[in-house]
Parts: sequence; structure tokens; C-alpha cells
Amino acid sequence: MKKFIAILLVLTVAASMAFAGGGKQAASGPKNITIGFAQCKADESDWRMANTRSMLNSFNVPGYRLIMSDSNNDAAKQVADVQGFINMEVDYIVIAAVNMDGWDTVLRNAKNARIPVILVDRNINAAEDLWTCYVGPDFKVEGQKATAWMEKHFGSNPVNIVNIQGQLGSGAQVGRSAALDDGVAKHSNWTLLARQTGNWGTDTAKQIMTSWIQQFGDRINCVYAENDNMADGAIQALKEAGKKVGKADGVAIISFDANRPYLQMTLEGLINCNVECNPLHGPRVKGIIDNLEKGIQPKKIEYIEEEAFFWDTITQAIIDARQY
Ligand code: GYE
Repeated sequence: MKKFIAILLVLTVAASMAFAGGGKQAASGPKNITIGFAQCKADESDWRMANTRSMLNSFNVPGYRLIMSDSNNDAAKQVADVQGFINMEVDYIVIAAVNMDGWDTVLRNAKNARIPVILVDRNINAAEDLWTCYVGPDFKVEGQKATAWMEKHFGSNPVNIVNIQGQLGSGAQVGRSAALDDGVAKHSNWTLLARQTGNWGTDTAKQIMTSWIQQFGDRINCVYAENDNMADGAIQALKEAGKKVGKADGVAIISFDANRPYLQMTLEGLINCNVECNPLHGPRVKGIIDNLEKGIQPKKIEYIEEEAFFWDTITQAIIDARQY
């Protein structure tokens, strides 16, 4: 993790220095498109590290200069980061939003500065005229893939669920939690015993799961974890408590992201259902910017196609063929 951050810092400083030193490319050379990328927290999770790499790699080519800020998941700081990009007069702003709310003022400033704003990964609550487009998942649809599996797996049997949520207020958490809420409302045999945010992290999720095991014991038969890292934490807690995990008759584990190491756990039967959330947004964002440079407008909302993987149908070949 520390190595990842070090490499990241070198890349980001180099990009910033290049920008600070040279400003926009001299008139004679090719236009250097400067992109301000407001990342929520570059090393937040396996998913986020893959997402960060994808963005940095996609723009690490001649003609582009990507400057990435890292808000450390502080929503107010991320808004300030975006204002900083406006002050730098970047050509484009790309945002992976910590929180869905709080964007209107700074996005209006970007609009007044005529800087297009591309939302990536996370959707937000802001007037549509304040952002150019959104490219990323439909998080509620991701959650519906998981609840569909729960319906098949449990049938009419009692389902006693604990929900380890992502960072509260993020689009990913809001959508995935909403799908679970719909499932609980729809099925009288489903009970939500408890929910709490694990802030995308393994250790926090493990602590929360440990306390729930003490509180609910063997009543828990389903963990709905809103990303792989938190699912891993829950599994560690369950195994340390001597509980049977996954497969046909263990505590059912739902996860999201489908990073390769956790697809391996799905193949082992520890994770029953893993819903993909593709982090490789770099090429998508670069394509949108390249088109905008040619005057081609993107779709306002581009939901990416995603699938789900299950413990009893996934294969090693499927895992080996994955890009992340
Ligand atoms: O599920 C989680 C990451 O926004 C979809 O954020 C992303 C989520 C992902 O930290 O692992």
C-alpha cells in the first residue's frame, strides 16, 4: 500500500510540476490538455487503487497532463480541490465524488469558468446543467443483482441480514443500500438485523462483524457487504468465531467490486455472490475528452455493463481472463 502511494505521489508531483512550470503548452507544440482529477481516496480499497492506476495510465501519454488531488475521503476538501483546479484554469475537471451532496456552488463556478466537469464512478445530487456527463455504474442495479441471488438462494426461508455499508452518502453506498432496502420491504421472510458503515475498509468491517456476532450469534445467515475489502473483514471475523462461511450452508456472503483476489475467494466458496464494479474508467474518460475536443458531445449518463459472479458457477478461467 505504501509503495502504491509513493508511486502515486511521484506521478502526481511530476504532473503538477510540469503543469506549474510550463502552464499550458507553448503555442508552437501540440495542445497539452490539462485535466484536474479529484479522486476521493487513492488507496481506499483494491477497487480504488485499480481505478487510480487506470486514470493515471490513460493520461500518461503525450498531449495530456493529469493532475490528481486526493481528498482522503473528506468531502469538503474534495470540493476545495475542485475549486483549486478551477483556479488553475485546467481544461477539464473529472470527479470521483466522496459524497453525493454539496456540489452546486463549486460546479457553478466551473460552469462560469467554462470548464467541463466529467463525473466518473460516483453519481451526485446536482443540477444536470452543472456537469457534462456521468460515466460509471448504476449502483442500485448492482444491488439488485445481489438481492436476486439472495431470493434464489434463500427462497422462502428466513433471511437474517447484516449490512456493512460503504462510506455514507457516497453514490455507491446509497445505491447498493437502497437495493437491499427494497428487498427487505418486498420479502416478509427477510430481516435486516443491523447496518453500519465500514468505510470501505477490511479492519473496520471486521470489528463491526465481530460485535454483531456477539450480539446476534447464529441468527445471522447473510452478510451484505458493499465492497470486497469489507466482505473480507466480515469473513475473517466469522472464521475467527468458528462460523461456517459461504457455499451452500454457511453464512451467505454478498460482496461488490469483484477484484481478482476476491473472485478467488468466490471460487473457494467463501464469497457466494460478487457483483462486478468495473474500476477501469481511464479509457472511458479519455474517450469522452477526446470527443469533446472534436466537438462531439457524450451521452449525459453512460452506465457501464457489469455482471455478477457466483461461488457455484465461477471458474478459474473466468478469473484469469479478468483485467483487475
Ligand atoms: O465499491 C469501493 C470503492 O465507488 C464503486 O468505492 C466505488 C466504490 C467501490 O472504494 O471499493
